[in-house]
Amino acid sequence: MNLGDKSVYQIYIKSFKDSNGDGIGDINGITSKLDYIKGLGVDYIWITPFFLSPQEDNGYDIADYYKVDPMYGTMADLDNLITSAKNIGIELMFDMVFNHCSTDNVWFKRALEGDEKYKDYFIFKKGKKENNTPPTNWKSKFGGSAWEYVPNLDEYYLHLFHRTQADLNWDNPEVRAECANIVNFWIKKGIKGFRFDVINLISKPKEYLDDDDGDGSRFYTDGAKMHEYLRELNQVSFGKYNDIVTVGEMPSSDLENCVKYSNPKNKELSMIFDFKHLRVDYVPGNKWDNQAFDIKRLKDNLFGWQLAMSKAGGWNALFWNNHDQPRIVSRIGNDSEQYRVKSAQSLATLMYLLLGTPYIYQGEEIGMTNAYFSDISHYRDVESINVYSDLLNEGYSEKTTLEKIQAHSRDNSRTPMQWNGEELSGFSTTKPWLELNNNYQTINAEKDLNSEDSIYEYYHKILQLRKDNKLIQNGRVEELFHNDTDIIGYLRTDGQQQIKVICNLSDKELPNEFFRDGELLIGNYEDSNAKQTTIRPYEAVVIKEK
Ligand code: ISL
Ligand code: CA
Repeated sequence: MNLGDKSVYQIYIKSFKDSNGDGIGDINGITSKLDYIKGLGVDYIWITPFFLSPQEDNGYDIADYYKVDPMYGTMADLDNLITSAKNIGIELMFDMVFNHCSTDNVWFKRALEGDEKYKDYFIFKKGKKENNTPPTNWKSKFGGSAWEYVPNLDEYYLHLFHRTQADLNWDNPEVRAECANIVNFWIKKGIKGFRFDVINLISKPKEYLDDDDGDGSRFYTDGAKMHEYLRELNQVSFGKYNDIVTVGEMPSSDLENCVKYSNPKNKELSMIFDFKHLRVDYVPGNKWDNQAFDIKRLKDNLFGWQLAMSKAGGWNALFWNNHDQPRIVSRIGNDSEQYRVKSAQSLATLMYLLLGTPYIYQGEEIGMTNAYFSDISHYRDVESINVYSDLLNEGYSEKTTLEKIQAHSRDNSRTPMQWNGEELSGFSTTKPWLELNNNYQTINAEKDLNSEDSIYEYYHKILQLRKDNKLIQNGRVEELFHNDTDIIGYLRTDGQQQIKVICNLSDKELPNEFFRDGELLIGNYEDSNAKQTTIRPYEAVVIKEK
């Protein structure tokens, strides 16, 4: 399947559209907006988990992989969405959270009762002999220890995330079979896409040792059996079909593994999410330690990865945003009144004409921004709330701590989708589960679609350009002007023809030393052209050179 002309729209279901007035987005809300999504020109909709869940981590804590959580609707609603999407040429991509499940899952409940079969679905270990402290000093990504003690078993269980998200034991063939059954169940329901959540954490070490200079992640990231387990899952489920797209979320992975995960010859996954290009506005290794955006680091990370992956036959998801990341236009663009639209368009041009498959996250197509909530009480994300108290305990002032949360909280991308300027922005008819961004009267889909300079329309043109251009779908990427600190430029070339992409990521008007002649394919200024003498603030120009 040609992944170069496909694109995906990611929906964070809880915040997309509420159809029944309970303040929570739902399945019928998505169905009601299919035409809006279709208008962008995407081929898939990735929907974040809507399965039965106690919502400790907004659905990434699954209690039953086969059931639709009533807060999102019914299986009939889902069947209706699947059919309605297919009728307009859109396939669905479901989110498979297989590194862990909710402690409300019947598997874990049976384990707690001491059922040996189900205890082996998880990672239970005795505490340290000397003082029954946790088996290792590993840290949970949501703060605190990665182990939770169960008194009646006198054992700890591993949870790399929240303590209600118990890690599954993938060394147990029964667990692997359970996961394959889940994928096959949804394939039978007509699902043609799967996103695998933190899938490169599933292969745990034989021995559980303390990590003397880290949080333990080096012991379980890209573990020894990763490729064996992914190839097995491929063979017994989605790999039996030639029309199912899969993507693995691979936090903190490396090039060698990501090529293996995504090179079609390996029969593992279709593509991967890597995050290195987003490590450009914080101190590496500590996302809460803000630092000024470093364009050089962006160029090194983005093109270093692009070139190496394409040379080795790997395949990337192309993305700036998702439900865990702050909004890119606030992060490295410019969310001021003057430049928000242009910088959103320039960033889209930079990312979505590269080699890979674009993933557009709800709201980025209308330039939604970070929330900048004025107090921690407005935040809902378990990670942000835990980190807020950790940072205060580390001695940071309330002001500095809030600034850190405002900059990097996952809630920045989870505020309700802004549909129009009416009360509650057309998201719901009642107070939403998470407050709206207070700029919804000026930034919303209705306003953008009716504006002269619509970001949504610009995204549509970019995706159309991909569909129309083999060079963009599969041409080689060659970076240009590497040392320039305002402009990011690259070629898409097959050795004969070439398309030049020039993006100004600054608010400066610069002399045009970047292109001369050719056919303008797209530009984000009304009068962008191939012969212009300057590059304007946040201007993007794409030229097919003679
Ligand atoms: O946002 C992050 C914290 O910096 C990421 O590291 C994120 O936690 C990581 O990429 C894993 O994310 C996925 O698994 C989590 C879930 O909370 C996220 O929403 C999901 O995208 C646990 O399931
Ligand atoms: Ca609802």
